[in-house]
Amino acid sequence: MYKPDTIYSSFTPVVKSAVIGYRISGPLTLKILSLLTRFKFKNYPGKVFYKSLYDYSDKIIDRCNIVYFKGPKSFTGEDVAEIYIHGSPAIASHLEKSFSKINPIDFRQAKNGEFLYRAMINNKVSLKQSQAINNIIMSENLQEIDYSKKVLFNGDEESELYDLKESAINIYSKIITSIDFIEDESFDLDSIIKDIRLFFQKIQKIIKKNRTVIEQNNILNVMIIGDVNVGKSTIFNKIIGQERAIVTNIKGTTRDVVAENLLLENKIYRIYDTAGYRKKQGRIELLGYKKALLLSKEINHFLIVFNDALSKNDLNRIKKEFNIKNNFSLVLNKSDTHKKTKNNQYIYLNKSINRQKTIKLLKLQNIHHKYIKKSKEILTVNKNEINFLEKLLENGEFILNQQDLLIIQEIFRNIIDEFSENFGYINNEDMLDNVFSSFCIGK
Ligand SMILES: Nc1nc2c(ncn2[C@@H]2O[C@H](COP(=O)(O)OP(=O)(O)OP(=O)(O)O)[C@@H](O)[C@H]2O)c(=O)[nH]1
Ligand SMILES: [Mg+2]
Repeated sequence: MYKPDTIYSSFTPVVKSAVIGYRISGPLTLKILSLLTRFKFKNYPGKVFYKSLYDYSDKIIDRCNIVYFKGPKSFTGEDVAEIYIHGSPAIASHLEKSFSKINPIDFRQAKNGEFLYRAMINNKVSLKQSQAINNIIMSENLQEIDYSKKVLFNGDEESELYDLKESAINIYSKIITSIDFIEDESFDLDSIIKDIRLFFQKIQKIIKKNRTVIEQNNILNVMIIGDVNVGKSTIFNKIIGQERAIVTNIKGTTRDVVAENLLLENKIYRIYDTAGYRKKQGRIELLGYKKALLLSKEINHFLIVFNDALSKNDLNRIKKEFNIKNNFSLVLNKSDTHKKTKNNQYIYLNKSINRQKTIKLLKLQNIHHKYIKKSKEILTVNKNEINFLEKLLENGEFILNQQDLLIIQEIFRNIIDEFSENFGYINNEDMLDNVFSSFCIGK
């Protein structure tokens, strides 16, 4: 199943940026480094060198930092190199072309999650810890991230699945030892059934407790609404820090709801830009507007944007349409184009105010604090593991109604197998492929 060939992959997105990283892992690492740099890294593990990279025709690909890690003291446990080229997709493509000329049989592009897979095969991390790394990257739920960090840094025992697996093994051993005495008068099926009942009750408790923590959604939903052309998309782009929504001086530019997540000082926001309101809306514009209205149920806070003072009638119409109570801020935008009306209830913005100041003026941090109470509960299993436990629970009813110890034994054997498959004692290639294929490329 596991052939120690040498693999490579970018570990950053290959887009115009400050730096693009490539990782190599496997027995040919040193040879490849020497081909590319004409330098012997062998005696310098863990040291960063600024070197030229040459292609197959001696042309310089780039001059950049390179570091070599000697296995087993590396991420994968094998010889590993990391190359940090300038953030140019053209240079990245030049480098990859040189890689492909080396020896496509022994040196190939890595599959998703293959570095981590090798780390697991070489006992650098457990399966659970590999999954934890993936969860840390993928999850947006801070509690889930905290849980994954604990498993990653402190080990599998941090998960309550670990205790459950131990209980399952204990029960199974008890069944096995009892089977020989099944004919005896002293044989006590009730005691085994009692253990099994406690086991499933514990699963139920874990599911309930963790579900509650996960459902305490810690994302603050903020929707930007207001008339057409008042600068909603300009504010949206400013807050999220990228030119995501199209901005023009044409009324009705935004026709759909556009949403982006934003992480600010360890708090997660989902910011929504919407189609503007005007009396005569185009068909698509109206559809977009209606979509925003439909979504409004999920919104914690609204930023109502306008350019001139907002009339009471208009405010009431907006509040009614979006079903807004006190969860809104009044944002007077384009404050550069007219004399400042002095209304303490307004937040005055204009497009030349920088991002940090805009976020501060909008008081996003306070708003987060107002709606999202940080849960003191911590997760002891994550969302996937809850799903796994729910499936196990389906066996519960059936097994508790069984009188035949052999059937009970068989079911428990399956339960232990399920734990193993989900918990890291697997040697089934398809299963592993399945787990790791969902991981990031280069990871
Ligand atoms: N002077 C001035 N112009 C601004 C300001 N903010 C936005 N604009 C301009 O106003 C126009 C409309 O901006 P958008 O951000 O597209 O407005 P919108 O509310 O999203 O518009 P719709 O999507 O059509 O509803 C653009 O030409 C912006 O450059 C500002 O603070 N001052
Ligand atoms: Mg817009």
